[in-house]
Amino acid sequence: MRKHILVVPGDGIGQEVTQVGKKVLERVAEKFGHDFTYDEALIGHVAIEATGDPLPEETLVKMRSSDAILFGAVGHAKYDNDPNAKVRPEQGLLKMRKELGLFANLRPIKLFDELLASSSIKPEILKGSDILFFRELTGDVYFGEKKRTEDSASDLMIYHRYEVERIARKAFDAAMTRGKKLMSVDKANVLESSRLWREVVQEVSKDYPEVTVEHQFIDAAAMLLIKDPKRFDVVVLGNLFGDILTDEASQIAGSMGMLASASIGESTGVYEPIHGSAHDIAGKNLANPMASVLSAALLLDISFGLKEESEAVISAVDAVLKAGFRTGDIADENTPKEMILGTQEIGEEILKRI
Ligand code: GGG
Repeated sequence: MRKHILVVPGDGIGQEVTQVGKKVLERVAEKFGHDFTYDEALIGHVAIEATGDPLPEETLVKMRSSDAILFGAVGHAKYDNDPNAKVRPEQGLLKMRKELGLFANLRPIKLFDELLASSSIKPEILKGSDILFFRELTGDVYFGEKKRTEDSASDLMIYHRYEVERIARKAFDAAMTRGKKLMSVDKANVLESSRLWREVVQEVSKDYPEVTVEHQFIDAAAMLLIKDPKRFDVVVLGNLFGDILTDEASQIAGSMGMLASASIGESTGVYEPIHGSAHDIAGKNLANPMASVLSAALLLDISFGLKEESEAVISAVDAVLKAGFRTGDIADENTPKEMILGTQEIGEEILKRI
């Protein structure tokens, strides 16, 4: 298969982990006889430094003409301490999602058995958890009108019927291929936008009579996720609630460093770890690259339909964990020091097993 992949590492640890993800794609191409070509582009803080723009036009052009995008992370601590900065790395990420029509962000919570014992949640509660989040990605407070006066600030939380309907359909389609269970998360007891959300999900559910639908408020869902993760199968929720709840869910998988995501919609799919740029550990060979590697696996499966290749990547991660290798974020007090590896080294262990 001939495919062109755009690699967009972005900021901080995005640079290191994405290089490992790319090596995995190269290894897959070599082993399975595919012809993958690559280009690279700037986004986020590195793009601001180089061009003044967090999403330069050149990057967008390259994104539109590629078959899939392997993405890293955006962000820089310098902007966190400067709330009045007019140009911010995250603007690049949001603009990319809007420009490419990436309205559905799939976040599978894949729990590797080897990490069960080191979780802060009891293994008997965790074992068997398997969740697929559908986070809506181009609406909500992230894109609603923003206003600022000296003494007040507002971000409009807005959803349109079509936006809820299209993400709901994607989630119901996925539910049909899994446990035929769907949880929709909102705050319909308080928010008007959530009342529309719930109404539309109910309407869409009529086309999927085999799927059992459960509605939960975001606060209750946050509690249930830790108390009873097996209750969750396919979950559909808005942009803000999805951002927060999936970070919480990363603790089921052991670490943010383990969670991959796929952003899909109207054009080229974007595959990226759910974690950010983690500037505190950037450039130190400390980051866990598994989220990027598992994002590459999602890319192979979803954008290219290469299921066997995707499985080979996931199995390699599993084998590395079974062999006892860890990065710092997934190590515990029982992990021998020599088994805690850096970004590059654990990447090499994964490559050896593909
Ligand atoms: N790889 C994910 C990433 O870069 N996250 C940083 C960020 O700004 N996230 C906000 C969001 O995902 O909406």
